[in-house]
Amino acid sequence: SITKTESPPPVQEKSKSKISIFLNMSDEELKQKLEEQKSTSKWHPFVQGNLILKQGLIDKRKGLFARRRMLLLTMGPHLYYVDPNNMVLKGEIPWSSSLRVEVRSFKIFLVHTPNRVYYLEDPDGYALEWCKAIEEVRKEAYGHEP
Ligand code: 4IP
Repeated sequence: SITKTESPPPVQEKSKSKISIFLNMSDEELKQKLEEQKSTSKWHPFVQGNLILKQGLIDKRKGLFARRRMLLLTMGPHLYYVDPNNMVLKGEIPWSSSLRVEVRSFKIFLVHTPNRVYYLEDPDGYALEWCKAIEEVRKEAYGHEP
């Protein structure tokens, strides 16, 4: 017979992303983070009291031209975009269970929604980070099934 003498080595815990830490916060921590955001973030007025999970300047292409926007991924979830020069909320990419991201290159990523494909470009080349973050939020909000 096999006698177990040693316990198996501990499974190395995968390092948690910043997003998953945010998504797993307690109510108390969330409240505190929101207070912090309210007093420190100039984007707070645009996000309807939702905690900002990721933010960054992106170029949103529509037709011939691209407009530079501050893209705000928040709890809810929401994806708001703000005109950073005039500090005006220009719109929101509508969330649903069928929202999908697609990375095209270091800079270019697409957000597919039922009625529109959003062409977005991260001038700093972190398109993959955007896609990972959005996908993580999607899984959390709508489940892991494709
Ligand atoms: C605009 O182009 C901007 O790209 C708008 O983006 C966009 O609206 C308009 O598309 C598009 O016509 P011009 O500024 O060159 O006119 P933003 O709202 O960020 O300023 P959305 O918000 O929908 O991308 P329409 O078709 O939605 O009006």
